[in-house]
Amino acid sequence: MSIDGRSVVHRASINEMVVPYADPSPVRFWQNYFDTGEYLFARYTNSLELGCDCLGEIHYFDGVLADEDGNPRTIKNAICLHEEDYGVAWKHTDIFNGMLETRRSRRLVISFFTTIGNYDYGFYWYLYTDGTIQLESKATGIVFTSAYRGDEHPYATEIAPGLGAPFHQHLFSARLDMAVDGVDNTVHEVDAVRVPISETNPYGNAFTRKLTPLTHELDAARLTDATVGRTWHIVNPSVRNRLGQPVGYALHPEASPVLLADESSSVASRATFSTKSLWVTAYDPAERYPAGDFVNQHPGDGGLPSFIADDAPLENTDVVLWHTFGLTHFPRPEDWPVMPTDYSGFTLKPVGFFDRNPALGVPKSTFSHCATGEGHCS
Ligand SMILES: [Cu+2]
Repeated sequence: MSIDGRSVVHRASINEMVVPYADPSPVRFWQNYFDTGEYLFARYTNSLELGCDCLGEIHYFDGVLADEDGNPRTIKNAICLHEEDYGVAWKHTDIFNGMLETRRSRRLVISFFTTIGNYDYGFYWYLYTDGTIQLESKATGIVFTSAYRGDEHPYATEIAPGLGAPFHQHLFSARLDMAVDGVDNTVHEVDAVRVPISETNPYGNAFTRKLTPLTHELDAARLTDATVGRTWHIVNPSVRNRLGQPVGYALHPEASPVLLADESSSVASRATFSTKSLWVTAYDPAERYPAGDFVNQHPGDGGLPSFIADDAPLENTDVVLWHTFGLTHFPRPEDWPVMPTDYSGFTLKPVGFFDRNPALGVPKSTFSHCATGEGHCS
């Protein structure tokens, strides 16, 4: 993805997801579906229908995949590209002279849907006029069910009379091959920090932020922390904005649990990627799948744990971020008989990448009362 000819991300992809179920009973303990590593979710991509899946001015792209015999298979209307209104981009009313300015936000939406057994997943990339990049995953379809065993079996919700829906997670991995104004980037972990009362902070109101560079792969397997508003900034130390600051983009995670299965479980050794919110690796073209190339055939430690074993240095180099996000799903009665769409994802926001608000140039709305900048007063 690039903005005004400047690169941000060389390649962004959702390249693994696992759905581990929490029911320990003898017939269900093994349930953990790797919807990419086992099922190859792209091959179940839906053909999208105009007016149902996307509204407005649409451009569709066909998808071409390899079938089981290696022959090309075309999926009609596999990817939808359209633009949509996204509310207010920025606004101010001057209380002294009555002038007001409002600009509408728009986003370019690139999306597809895939059906994996009982669930349907949508993947939506949003590109906003203020430089924000967002990935939203949508989960809908039919929840997995079993007989409901009552309160003594605390691993399922009763969603209809006698019908249980086991607790489970939908954990995705996003592989973000970053290229913020070029390939040589550095990642900082950025936390809010309380400052104790002292001579320089006599009233105790101070707070600040702490930037910690992630210098080597083994130290760069991280967890989210909503209590400190943790974000990860990907900066290019050799490109500066007009204030002399390194240009950057910040990864804003959603604070949600990583893998909840026990560390010594079979699924934890196969889906180790999902035990951390973030991994950072030095780019290697052979490292493409966070659970490894053969998800169910390695003895454990496939994928990311083996990628970081050499503890490669990460500063000012071509870095790849692997971000785990997703839903921890305690099904509700409202999820039956078909589940309203549930959302998860992450956001990349510019931090010093631009010299000022990049959405200043967004045209005014055609309704004259939305802006008074050219002499109109309401
Ligand atoms: Cu679910």
